[in-house]
Amino acid sequence: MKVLVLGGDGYLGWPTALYLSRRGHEVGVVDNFARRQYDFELGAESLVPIASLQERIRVWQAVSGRVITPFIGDLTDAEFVYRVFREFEPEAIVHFGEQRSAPYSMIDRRHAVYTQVNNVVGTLNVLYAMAEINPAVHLVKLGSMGEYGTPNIDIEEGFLEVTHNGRRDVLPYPKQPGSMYHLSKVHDSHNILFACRNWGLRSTDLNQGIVYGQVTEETAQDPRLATRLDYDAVFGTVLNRFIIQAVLGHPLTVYGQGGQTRGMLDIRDTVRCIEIALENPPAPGEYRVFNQFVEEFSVKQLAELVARLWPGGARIDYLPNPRTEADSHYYNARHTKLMDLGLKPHLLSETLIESLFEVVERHKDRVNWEAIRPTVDWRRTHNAVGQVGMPVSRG
Ligand code: NAD
Ligand code: USQ
Repeated sequence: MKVLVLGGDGYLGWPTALYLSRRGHEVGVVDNFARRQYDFELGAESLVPIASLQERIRVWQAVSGRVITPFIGDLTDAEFVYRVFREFEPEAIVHFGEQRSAPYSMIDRRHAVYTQVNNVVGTLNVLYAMAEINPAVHLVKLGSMGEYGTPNIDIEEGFLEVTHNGRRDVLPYPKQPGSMYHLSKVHDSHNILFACRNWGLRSTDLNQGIVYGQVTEETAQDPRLATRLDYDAVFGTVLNRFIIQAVLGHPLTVYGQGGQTRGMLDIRDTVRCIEIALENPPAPGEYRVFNQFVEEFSVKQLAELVARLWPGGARIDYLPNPRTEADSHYYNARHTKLMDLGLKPHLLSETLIESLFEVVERHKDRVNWEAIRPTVDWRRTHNAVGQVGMPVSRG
């Protein structure tokens, strides 16, 4: 299959591109390097050094004999998107190419506007290009479990059967997300559903939980194929951060009492879930939603697990929660569709955490300690975060 991976230079996009390439698909990657620019803006880099996209692609060709075609440009630039679609002629698109940090989107008005314009306009350009150039293309779009928020009822996979005044319907599940970033994903979901119904496009919206881990079979083949590992309070995600904090001897930063429960998955399951979605495409006009996570954990459980496994133990600090989120809540989210299609998940294991301890040990001298403590307060509309200019979306 010809697969275009949007955001193919990122944490998940790069390992996915390698995974698909190794399985014989013809892969193109699109990226504007916005993620590398946020690093400059925030003064924190990936803990594991990452090669340039050009070098990554060269090394992959040397290691595997397979070609990955790069397209450097911005998804908010419609002309660029149309040009890439015409040149590469994808049969499927995997869309990771968005600003994905909730704290980044909550820094101030500019960062919120940037996030929503970047994500919503980028996805709209993709939908219009599909409709005008080849409506048969399958769009696999990365959404987020956080789109649902934490309702006091079970979370279904995308849709909810509702009985109202004696009539029944199956409607999009109500969304109550907790950040401007997560809202951008909700807006995307609505736009994709509309495009499928209106133009007969086909799409899988993957409501993914929080990903952990850094190594896949493909990235392990050469250090220059490594994907990024973020530890800072803006882009680092919770379990990766706790593992890094333990190795550094920094207290584990639990926000509030750590009662927030989230769906999680291993990076090796992310790439496999994408493959499963691609191998089982929806019908023309179909918009379907898979909840893409494997296990649920509270933040406190994760901190206690890491503290127990790190030799000598780690201190856990309970910090005032900088986010507006329920500290203790009901959480029961359905996630059976990917399993039904054959996902054999990696469960969170002590071995995996211990192997990440080793990765972190090798690179711990690269840490900027100032970037670890949370600095974005959800209750403020202006946070003094970031050092230099931010990337601009064209709209
Ligand atoms: P990432 O920031 O590492 O990668 C995203 C990539 O997209 C970056 O390389 C960035 O430069 C690129 N990009 C952003 N805007 C672009 C634009 N306008 N044009 C071209 N390229 C652009 O993020 P990630 O962690 O790999 O996440 C990928 C996707 O998966 C995101 O959509 C995210 O919301 C979703 N997701 C991630 C996680 C997680 O835990 N990392 C969990 C659930 C969902
Ligand atoms: N948290 C802490 N301490 C920390 C970091 C986070 O207690 O040091 C808590 C947060 O308060 C939150 C939870 O851990 O309750 C998760 O935070 P996170 O930063 O790991 O994840 P989140 O902001 O939800 O975003 C990440 C990705 C995003 C993706 C989302 C999936 O950055 O792209 O969409 O996970 S989900 O959470 O299912 O929406």
